[in-house]
Amino acid sequence: MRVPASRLPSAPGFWRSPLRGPRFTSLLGLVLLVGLTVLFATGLLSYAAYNPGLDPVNDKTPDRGILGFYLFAWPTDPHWLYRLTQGVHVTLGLTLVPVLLAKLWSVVPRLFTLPPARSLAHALERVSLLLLVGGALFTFGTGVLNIQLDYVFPGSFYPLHFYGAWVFFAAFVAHAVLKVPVALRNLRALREERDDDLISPRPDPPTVSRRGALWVVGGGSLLMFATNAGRSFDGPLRETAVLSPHGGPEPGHGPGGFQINKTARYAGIDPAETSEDAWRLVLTGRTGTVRLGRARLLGMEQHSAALPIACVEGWSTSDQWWRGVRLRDLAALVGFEDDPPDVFVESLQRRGAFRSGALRANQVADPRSLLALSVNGEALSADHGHPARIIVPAAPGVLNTKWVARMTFGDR
Ligand SMILES: Nc1nc2c(c(=O)[nH]1)N[C@H]1C(S)=C(S)[C@@H](COP(=O)(O)O)O[C@H]1N2
Ligand SMILES: [Mo]
Repeated sequence: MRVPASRLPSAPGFWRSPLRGPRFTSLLGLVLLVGLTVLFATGLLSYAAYNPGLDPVNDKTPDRGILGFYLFAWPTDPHWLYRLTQGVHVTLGLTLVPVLLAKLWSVVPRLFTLPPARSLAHALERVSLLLLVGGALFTFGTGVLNIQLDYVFPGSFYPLHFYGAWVFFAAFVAHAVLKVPVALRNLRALREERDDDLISPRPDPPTVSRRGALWVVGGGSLLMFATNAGRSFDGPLRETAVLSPHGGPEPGHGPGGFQINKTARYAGIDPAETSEDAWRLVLTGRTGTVRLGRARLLGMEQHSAALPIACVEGWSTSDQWWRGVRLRDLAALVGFEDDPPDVFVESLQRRGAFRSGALRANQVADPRSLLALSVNGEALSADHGHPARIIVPAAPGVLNTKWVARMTFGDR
């Protein structure tokens, strides 16, 4: 059976929407130029904040090589830093989804252009477009899955999203260098070129104007923003984040009434292990090992710090009032009086992601970094990490290990 040439997607007449055209594509492209640049920058910051330099503990990404060039000791000031950078990363990513889809739709006829390559240069350009589109779908896909589906790939998410983002961004930079001048020209021109390959030679009658289509895309973005941004806040604003599941049960009210990521039950914490009699914190350092019960910890000098929990998934809480022992005082107990080193923290948890994490020396040294025993004036609840949890200013939530069992200071 022969298919008429115009019924194949490679035929110019196959694509009938009168909305497609260079201006529509250029406008979406320039929005993405700005948005994706911020998205990439905040993504790199998120990776730096995770202390991947302390591998192989926090991050097992193989062969990072020069792609780790920007890794620096994540600061502890301002204490809301990660709340801001990660809130922007996740909310902006979701807000850009409609723009990205519209942009891909606007150029889809070009995907089917024949012949596949007119020259070597054209062939290279098309391969780079595959990396661009594939990289975009992959990076957005892994990101959305990670925040919506409760870590379908714990652990392996980091290398996937990390390498995907680098491939995507490299192709994106090449694409931007080639296309930004064209896009600016398209938008400045008084009238659209009639012979552009994006303009259908046999357009259907319009059902919506170009302007209307842009409103649909912009409205979609606004909707994504409005239904997600609220999870960076507490109270009624949090309720507006209807498109964002955040893992654990609803926070409720009272001192422990803020978001819980993994419950004690989910993490498999046995209440028998956390009782006053059973639980001992095991500290190891220069001078050997020390074991402390909760009463001994409460007998040490207690300090307070008002700090948020800010999850890599993009949600965060406002400042909570934590109270407990300074990490640097614990370092001093095992031989690091004046020079707190890195610390490796392990929880009682035996399986699952995030049961351990490493903190850098600058984080241990900060006077607001605590092994918290209470929050908002009450002993920690089981779900917030009883008997003791880590809380560090500006650090991603994942480094705020709950149900702490062991802390190893210095070389391991
Ligand atoms: N042992 C352990 N600690 C953990 C986790 C975990 O799964 N196990 N989750 C981490 C993550 S990802 C976050 S965002 C915070 C959440 O703390 P919260 O449940 O008190 O809000 O705890 C961190 N500490
Ligand atoms: Mo998290």
